Amino acid sequence: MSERRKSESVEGTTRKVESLDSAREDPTKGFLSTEQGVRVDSTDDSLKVGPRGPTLLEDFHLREKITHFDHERIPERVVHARGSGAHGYFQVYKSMAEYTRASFLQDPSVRTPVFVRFSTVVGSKGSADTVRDVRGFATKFYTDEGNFDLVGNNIPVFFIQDGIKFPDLIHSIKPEHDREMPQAASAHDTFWDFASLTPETTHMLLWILSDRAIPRSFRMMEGFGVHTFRLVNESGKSRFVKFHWKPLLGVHSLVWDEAQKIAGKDADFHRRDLWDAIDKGDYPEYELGVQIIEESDEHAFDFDLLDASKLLPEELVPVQRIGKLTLTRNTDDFFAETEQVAYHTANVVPGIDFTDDPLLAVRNFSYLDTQLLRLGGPNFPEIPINRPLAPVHNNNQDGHMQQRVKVGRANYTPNSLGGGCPALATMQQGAFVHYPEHVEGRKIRERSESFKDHYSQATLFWNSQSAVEKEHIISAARFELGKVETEAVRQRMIEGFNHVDHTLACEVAAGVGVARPTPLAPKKTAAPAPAKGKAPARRSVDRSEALSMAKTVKSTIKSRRVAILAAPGVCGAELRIVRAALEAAGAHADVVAPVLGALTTMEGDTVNVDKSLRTTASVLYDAVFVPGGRASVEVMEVDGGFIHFINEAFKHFKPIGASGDGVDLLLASDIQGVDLADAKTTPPLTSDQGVVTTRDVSDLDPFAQGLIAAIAQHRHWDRPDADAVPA
Ligand code: HDE
Repeated sequence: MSERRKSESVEGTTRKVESLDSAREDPTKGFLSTEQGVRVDSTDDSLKVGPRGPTLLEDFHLREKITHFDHERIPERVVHARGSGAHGYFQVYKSMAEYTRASFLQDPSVRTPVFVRFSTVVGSKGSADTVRDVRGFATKFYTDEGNFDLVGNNIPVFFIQDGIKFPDLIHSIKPEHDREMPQAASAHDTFWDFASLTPETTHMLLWILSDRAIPRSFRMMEGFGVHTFRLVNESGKSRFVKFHWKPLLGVHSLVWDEAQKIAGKDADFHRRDLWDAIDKGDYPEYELGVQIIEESDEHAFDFDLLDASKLLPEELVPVQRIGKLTLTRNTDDFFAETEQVAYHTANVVPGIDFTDDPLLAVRNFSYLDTQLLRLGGPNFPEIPINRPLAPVHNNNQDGHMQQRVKVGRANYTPNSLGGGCPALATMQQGAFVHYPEHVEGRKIRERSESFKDHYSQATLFWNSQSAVEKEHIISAARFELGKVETEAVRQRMIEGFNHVDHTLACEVAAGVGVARPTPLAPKKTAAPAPAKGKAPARRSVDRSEALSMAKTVKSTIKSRRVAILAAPGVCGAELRIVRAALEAAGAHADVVAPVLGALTTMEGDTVNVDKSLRTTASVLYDAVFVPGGRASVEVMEVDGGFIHFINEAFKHFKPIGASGDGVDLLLASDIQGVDLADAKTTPPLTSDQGVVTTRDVSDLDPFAQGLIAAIAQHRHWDRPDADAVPA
């Protein structure tokens, strides 16, 4: 580490919190005042001539209040308008000095403050969280050398290869411009028209049709920098790098029917999940992963590292986990923080640099440009959430809302009147020095030959999916194309899928009323021609386990939400014992009853109701538990709402547990194919297809552990009859 960095290293998040503190109001102090600090005696009545007389222009408080209100909205982001943010910190596990001189990646004792904003891409600011879409995962690291923004997504590749096509892509996927419909959905003609005419989208299409596009939680999705960046060390050696975020809770998703229903039941589902988790101390954690590639391996793969529609399979270059991001604090002011935060791919620090990826180059222009309009001028970096911790000195001046007060006469470089300040730094003093990449060539508008294989990695993704994941992709494609009115677009897209996999194309065709395609001749790859004299050692894989979610973390139920269905007369002992076991394992349980208030148990004591059945739904939970108590079960057996709750949880492959008389509610439901017959009469524990039951309540521990194990699995896909359940 250089002297400068040693002397200025920040200790943890404290400084960022302090810097935001200076802008935070203390809500417990002070009188209501105007923006000029003049105290106000009333804010409920305008100034009038007599109680029924005309309102006076002289009422400066009224005019200021209304004018401010009239100007409350700023343009929403062109894309990623809907987002949720949180503060936290990043800590590296061990020094990465061998690879990069970035100071925040040197010292494991340093906590670098971060602000993360998760988002959907397509919908407006008020759209639902659980739509089928890519999720943004943008992280601002407030390092002691300036801000580094890793502006990534939860999908490792992108639709297009050159940024010049971004406006076309976004125009096509946003609501159709003549009718402003549909909101936050890709399932419409213009998007699939564009996609079917743009083969480079194919790989990403497979990802958005997969369950990755309907995450269970922001806390349970991966993040990717997508582009290939560079890491540059102290001696100037550069290597290529791909950035990853790996969630410690694993990668989990919703099912499509559930996602659609949540959009109505709780449009803020992901925002609430993030807020509640942080509020409860279930801090979201992600490990930062890097795939590091020697410059000499630039052409070692069967795709081009500069092509953002491709990923680097982990089997070829493993992901090294080098540090951890922990989100620990919710925002105080959504607008000041989540809305005003301005990420920019060109916000890099010494030791991290760009490659010539043509998508990245355009992003490096676009993000700064878009903030000028959205945040109203060039001084947005002075807004507290955007301010770096590293000191800022320069000769930029004026413009809307300048907040810095520049002292002294010299506002130019070079100067002698200001003693030559601010001075220029050398690399040793921490200056960012661009990597001196050697470039030569002719000016041309052309796509590199090495970018032209649009199907091999789509096929790799398809081949790497489990049988269930493949089924979900097929049904998602049937849904999306099923909403496309123009038959020719549907047919053309089937031809596109045929390049990925013939069975996939035929299955989708059968669901959307168009002709099956004819099988194609085996593929030839369009890998770049090897440089003269070099061996054509292109590395590739046919299958990559890391692309499937099937083998993700399934060992914890931490922060999972369980609904306990109960009515008056519930068996308090069963409820409490199982609830305690679930909570001891880290889950959160809500008692869901016919009405709010408290329930009298069959033992005569009371249990608080957390949610009334009318204000919640099975789709808002990860699992269901039905404790016994004859009277309670009798109420629920004749209430369609409770039966629907069970049916729907079953249909969405969620774990369901029932103890004692609670098993009778399952028998009254329409669950099909599960062997519950024995449960009617015999005592032993039954666990089939994620449905865990016991009649014997003398020792509930094995039952509770069985239910916990079932919840850890997240979903139970082995329910062949789930579709038959009416819910
Ligand atoms: Fe963005 N993108 N993008 N993007 N993007 C924006 O910047 C853009 C791309 C991503 O939470 C905008 O501040 C272009 C890839 C995230 O505030 C805008 C291109 C990836 C966010 C913009 C891309 C992303 C944005 C809109 C193609 C994943 C939200 C408002 C060249 C690696 C950040 C804003 C937040 C936001 C432009 C492609 C991720 C218009 C031109 C690839 C997570 O500047």
